[in-house]
Amino acid sequence: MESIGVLMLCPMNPYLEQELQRRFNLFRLWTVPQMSQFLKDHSASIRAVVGNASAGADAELINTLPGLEIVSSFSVGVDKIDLDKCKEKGIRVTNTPDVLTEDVADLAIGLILAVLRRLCESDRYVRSGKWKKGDFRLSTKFTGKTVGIIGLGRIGMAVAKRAEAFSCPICYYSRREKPDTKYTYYPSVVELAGNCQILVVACPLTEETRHIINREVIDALGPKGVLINIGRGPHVDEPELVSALVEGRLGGAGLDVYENEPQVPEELFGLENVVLLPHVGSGTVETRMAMADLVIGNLEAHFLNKPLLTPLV
Ligand code: 8YV
Repeated sequence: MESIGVLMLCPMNPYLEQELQRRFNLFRLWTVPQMSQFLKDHSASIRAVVGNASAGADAELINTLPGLEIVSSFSVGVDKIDLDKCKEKGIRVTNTPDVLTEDVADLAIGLILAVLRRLCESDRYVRSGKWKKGDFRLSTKFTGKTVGIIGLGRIGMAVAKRAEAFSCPICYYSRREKPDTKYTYYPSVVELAGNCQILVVACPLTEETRHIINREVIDALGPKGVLINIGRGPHVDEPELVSALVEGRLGGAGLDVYENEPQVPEELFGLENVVLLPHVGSGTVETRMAMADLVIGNLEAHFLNKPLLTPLV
């Protein structure tokens, strides 16, 4: 397979890069000095693209690669890939489901605890020496709070399972009610937000779910409510979230994702009821390696004419 051209769109993981390099003719897009010359020289030989949550294959890239057969994404989310275009052109698409579910769900619970129990703030309190002058203020209990989940897919279910262990009643919103769960279903996000204390965004980003967290939803969640986003930044109308937090109309937020990563609204930096993470939901050594193995396994299966491991298109 050494002659097969594989285009990696951005640096993602050293192990993945090394294994792709060993097996294929790997091109690293971020090292290309002149794009037009690169495409002139190599576009015909590139048969696979490897992208991730921040860089996918859009229509423009797909159109410049006439030999493209497969897009293998180092992510479960495929919102950066033009899936319709891939379908139209017969280009296969794979992602990395399942292997990252547990880590992302663990992080959602971590964010909930960090916001409610003010973990980051109390860590700063100790480090700054303030403890010597008096005890840290009281925080908010997690056990027993109602958790609302937007999107009861693999990750949403894993969050629900964990929250159940904290004796939390679980409710959810999804396009359709799931017949095989005992959790309470709300047919609208506003209703869900009005009936829970912690709202977790765990659905894929699509045209329907863009800005699914808007002012109305934030107001329904209210000054005691907490928003947790482990989905995608554009699920949230960010200026609305920022103003609600600044004005105290929302109780708190735990965010792993943002509308324009790595840009994070600076107004959030001074707020103690907000915990900000740099998009690390799947960011453990173990999971990133499993994701890399899936990317490689899908490419090998494709080029050996075997069934793909995790096909989407
Ligand atoms: C990654 C993700 O952060 O799987 C997803 O959809 O957002 C993440 O796992 C990313 O793709 C790693 O580069």
